[in-house]
Amino acid sequence: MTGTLFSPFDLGDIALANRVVMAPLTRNRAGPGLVPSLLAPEYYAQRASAGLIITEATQVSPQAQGYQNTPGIYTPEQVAAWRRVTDAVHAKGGRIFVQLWHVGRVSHVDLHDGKAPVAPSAIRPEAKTFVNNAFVDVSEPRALELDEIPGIVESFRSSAANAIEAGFDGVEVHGANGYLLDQFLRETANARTDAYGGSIENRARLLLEVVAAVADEIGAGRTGVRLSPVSPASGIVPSGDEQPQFNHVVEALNGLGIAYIHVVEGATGGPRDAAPFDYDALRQRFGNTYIANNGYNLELANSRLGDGKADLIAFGHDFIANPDLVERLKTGTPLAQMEMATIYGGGAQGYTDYPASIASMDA
Ligand code: 8OZ
Repeated sequence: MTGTLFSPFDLGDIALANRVVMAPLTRNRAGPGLVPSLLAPEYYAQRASAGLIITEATQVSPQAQGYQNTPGIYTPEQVAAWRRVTDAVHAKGGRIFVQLWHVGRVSHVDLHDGKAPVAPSAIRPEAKTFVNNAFVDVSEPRALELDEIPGIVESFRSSAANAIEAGFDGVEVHGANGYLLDQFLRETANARTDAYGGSIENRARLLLEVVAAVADEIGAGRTGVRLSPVSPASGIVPSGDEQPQFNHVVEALNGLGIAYIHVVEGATGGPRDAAPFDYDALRQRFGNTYIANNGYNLELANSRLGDGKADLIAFGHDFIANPDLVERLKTGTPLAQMEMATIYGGGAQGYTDYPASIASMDA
């Protein structure tokens, strides 16, 4: 189904007003108990004219945390706070999925009472995290025991159930950007010799078990997955088998009948041509919705939609300073630039105080 960025789209059972997706954006403003910020309902409601909002990455358990002040969805208080967010977005006619996240080895002992972060194998990436108000090297991880794996799957399943209780329209499993599920996919991060390491099939096993559990819990039509085949984010080192690895993953995801795959094309945050990769091979292997992301502007978005290479386009950074991004793209209103200093952490400044444009108020 081709169309323009501003034509409606049916994402499974969920009707979207347009093809613009707000990509997940980490903002580090969660309060005590890792409850989403009191300002989060306003922040997301300001951006509800997106066809679909995907929330900031959200922990499925305490062990899943890797940065300070990122929210969770595993306590009743967190679920209640997310309910205020989904109510605010729905009141504006928007749709919203929560992105479920386990950071794996991208974490620090100070977030875990001195205990090591968990990973497929005890391989520390060249990566930084943000704790105690500073960027620091991630801690040395420990390999997950085989008998701990069902607990990881269960934390995604129970968080998906919580997401529905909180009023979300669906769930996106974070399989991208060098976090736990992506770590399992990579030979350079996963040296396991059990059923979760070694072959392409074994390295994909945890991601597929997690997605199957989430889909079983809330319905495949409400389940999506984010992937970043060639992104070096969070210290991912290429192994050269990305194409067959991700072709296999997407074929298996297609077999699960989930609503969408959301693909970070190139390196997260750019450049788009980080490494040669055939994204169309993924598109061809997946029968449902393909969301394309990374470095898109109006022209590139409409050209990819027009060519049938994508169904929806996700915009990340542009949504930070442009709550009315859809209207600005539609009216050709110049985009505001985000302030770097207020992306991560803090309060309303750089969060809820970016104004909508005059043009969009008239629209
Ligand atoms: C920026 C800072 C911290 C985390 C991702 C969840 O890249 C993130 C993230 C981005 O997916």
